[in-house]
Amino acid sequence: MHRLLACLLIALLPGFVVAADENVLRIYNWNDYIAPEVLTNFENETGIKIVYDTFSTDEELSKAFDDNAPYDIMVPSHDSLPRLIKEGKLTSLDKAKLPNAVNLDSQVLSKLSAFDPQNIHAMPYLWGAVGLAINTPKAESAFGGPLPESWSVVFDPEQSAKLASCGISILDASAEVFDGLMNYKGRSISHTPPRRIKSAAKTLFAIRPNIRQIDSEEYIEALNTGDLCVAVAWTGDALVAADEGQPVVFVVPEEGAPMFIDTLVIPTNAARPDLAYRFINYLLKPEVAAQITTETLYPNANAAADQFLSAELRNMPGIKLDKQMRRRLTMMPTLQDDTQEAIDAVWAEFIEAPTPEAL
Ligand code: SPD
Repeated sequence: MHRLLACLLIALLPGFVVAADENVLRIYNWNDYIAPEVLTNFENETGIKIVYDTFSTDEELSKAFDDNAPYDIMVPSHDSLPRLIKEGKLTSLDKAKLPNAVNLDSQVLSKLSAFDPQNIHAMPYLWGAVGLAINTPKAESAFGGPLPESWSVVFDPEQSAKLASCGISILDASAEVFDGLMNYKGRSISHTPPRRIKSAAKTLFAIRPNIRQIDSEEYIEALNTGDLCVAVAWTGDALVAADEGQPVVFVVPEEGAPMFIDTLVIPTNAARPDLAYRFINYLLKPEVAAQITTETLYPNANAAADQFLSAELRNMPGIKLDKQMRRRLTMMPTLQDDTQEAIDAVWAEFIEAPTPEAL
C-alpha cells in the first residue's frame, strides 16, 4: 500500500511529468511523403508522440546531419548513404528489432546494397524517378504540337522558350538535374570533371529566363492547379497532379534519367533509437506501406504491400515501371566530391540568376 502511494507521489512530481512527455519520437522526412493517418494511428496505438518536420532538398537534409539535429529518424536518398556511413552518422541497425523487414523487396535491397553494403544502415522506404511532368493540352498548345519525350523541352533554349509562357519548373535538386542534363548531352554524370560541369552549366544559364520556378515543394500545388505545363519532377508528385484531375503525364526522357531510393535511418545521435525502431518496424508493415503509396503515389519497397493496393495503383505507370521506363532509368550515382562541389557552385548562381520578371 505504501509502495503504491509512493509511486503515485513520484508520478505527480514535475520530473516524472517531464519524463513522460519525453516519450517523443522526432522524424525528419521529405515533404508530401507520408499518409498523415499513419502518424496518428501510430501515436494512438503506442502512446508515443511524434514530432514531424519536413525538408524538400538534399542540402537541407545534409545540413541537419552536419548540425547533429536532434532527430531519431531521417530519410536520406541512397546516393547520400556512402558519405553518411563514412562520417559515422548512421546507426548499424539491429535487425532483430525490425522483424517486418522480411517484407522488403529483395531487388530493392540488392540495388541499395551497392550504397550500403549488406543493408546494414538503411531500410528502403519509397523510391521513384526524376522525369518530366507534362500537362499535355497546355504544353501542346504552347509548343504547337506534341512534345518530344526528351530533356530538350527544358534544356533546348528554343524549345523551352516556346513553353515559358505556360510555366516551366525545375526541381531544386542539383545533382539529379545535372544527371539529366549530362544525359541530354550524351554524357554521364559519373566521373565528370569540374570543368565539364562548368561547361554544361552554360546550357542552364541559357534557359534560365524560360524557367518560372526552381523548387521541389510548391511546384506540387502548381501542377495540381494546372499552373505549370512542364516540370522536372519526381514521379509521385507528377502522379498526384494527375490524380487531382489534371491532364498530367509523367515521362522519362529518352536520353535517360536517374532513379532514387529514399531510406529510413537512425542517426547515431538519436535520443530515442528505441522509439525509432518501433516506428520503422511499423512502416515496414505491408498494409502501412500500401497506405503510404496510396496517399503519396510513390512506389514502396515492400514486396508484401501489393495485395493492399488497388489494381489501378498496382499497374499505374510510374508505380509499376514499364519496359521503356526501365530501359531509360539508372540509379543516381554518388558523385565524387569535386564534381559535387562544382555543381553546388553553379547551382547557387543558377538559383539566384534573375528571371525576366525580376529585372
Ligand atoms: N515530395 C517528395 C519527394 C521525395 C523525393 N525524394 C527524392 C530524393 C532524391 N534525392
